[in-house]
Amino acid sequence: MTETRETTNAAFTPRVFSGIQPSGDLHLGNYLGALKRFADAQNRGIQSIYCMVDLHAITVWQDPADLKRSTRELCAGFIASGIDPEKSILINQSQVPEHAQLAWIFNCVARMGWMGRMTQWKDKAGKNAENASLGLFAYPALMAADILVYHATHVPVGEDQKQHLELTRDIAAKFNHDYGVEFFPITEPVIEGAATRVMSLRDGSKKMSKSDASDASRINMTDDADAIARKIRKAKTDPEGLPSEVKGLEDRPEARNLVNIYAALDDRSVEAVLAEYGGQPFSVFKPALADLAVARLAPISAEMARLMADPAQIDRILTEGAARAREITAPILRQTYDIVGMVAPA
Ligand code: AQP
Repeated sequence: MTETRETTNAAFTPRVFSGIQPSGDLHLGNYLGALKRFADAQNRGIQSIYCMVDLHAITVWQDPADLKRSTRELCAGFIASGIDPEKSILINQSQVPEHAQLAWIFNCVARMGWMGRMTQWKDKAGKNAENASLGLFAYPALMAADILVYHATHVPVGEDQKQHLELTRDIAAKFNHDYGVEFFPITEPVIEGAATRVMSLRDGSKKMSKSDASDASRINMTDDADAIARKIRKAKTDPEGLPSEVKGLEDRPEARNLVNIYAALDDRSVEAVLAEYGGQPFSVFKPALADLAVARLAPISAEMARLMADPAQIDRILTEGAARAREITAPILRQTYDIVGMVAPA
């Protein structure tokens, strides 16, 4: 899959892009792996575009009314987590048609074999690949277009998206190589922090996910204080207390997950958390974690509820975001078409 990669990103203005699917309730994994870090990038002054990827969501069936509600709720989640729609560009993917237009070009650049090797495709299509949608198979080409239609140089994501980001780099490199240009940047994934992979509260070997059948496996951003405390109290652990050093968490995925969550929520290192709680039983650590999670999430969910009371305002924010986004995407698509050899309108 490796192509010559001569493009350096020095020629490109630093720009951040990332997206989240409006396909269900936001959870703590989305917050710590993505949303919280988006606000950090924005506040460092890097131009940032954040996207509700509704075209990705419909690669599996979505009830139309739920999709609309989830898209607006996700927009509220972005804003409540600190994304300022004036500083960043906040968009709904389907309102910026250049994403889908560039995706078609990338469908013709990417190879079937690349797509077939994607872990997410294998997990989601499972043994029933014949009945999966073509969109689910082509998902990573659309994701590459989402990123590259902005010439984005950096993409903050959780660990689970690493393979798709590698494919984005391969698509950019193959396009540049095939057409003899240095047009698309080779985007850097930004996967950092204590919680790049938040695990299920019921099974430390599975990532926390909105499609998990068990609601007890995840903390939803809209859970109230009682639900958060109950889920953390019932979270799977082992009989030992917390170790004083990180190596004591080896082979203890559930304990490690809870400590990682604490560290990420409190902006502390895992070492600092263990320095405080090492030697303590879970009967002490879990209530402390529940209090911290409630303190961090309650203001966000209250702000989401406030914003959701005025859906027309959310729609206006997305309309304005799309207009600003298209100032970037339309020229990049036009140049791409020109490189590929399409005749421009007279
Ligand atoms: N468990 C997680 N830990 C850390 N980061 C996570 N992300 C998702 N789950 C975790 C990050 O959240 C961003 C948006 O993800 P998404 O909702 O668009 O898609 P996803 O990764 O497929 O999320 P889910 O919950 O796992 O959805 P389903 O169940 O539909 O597959 C990404 O940056 C992702 O890394």
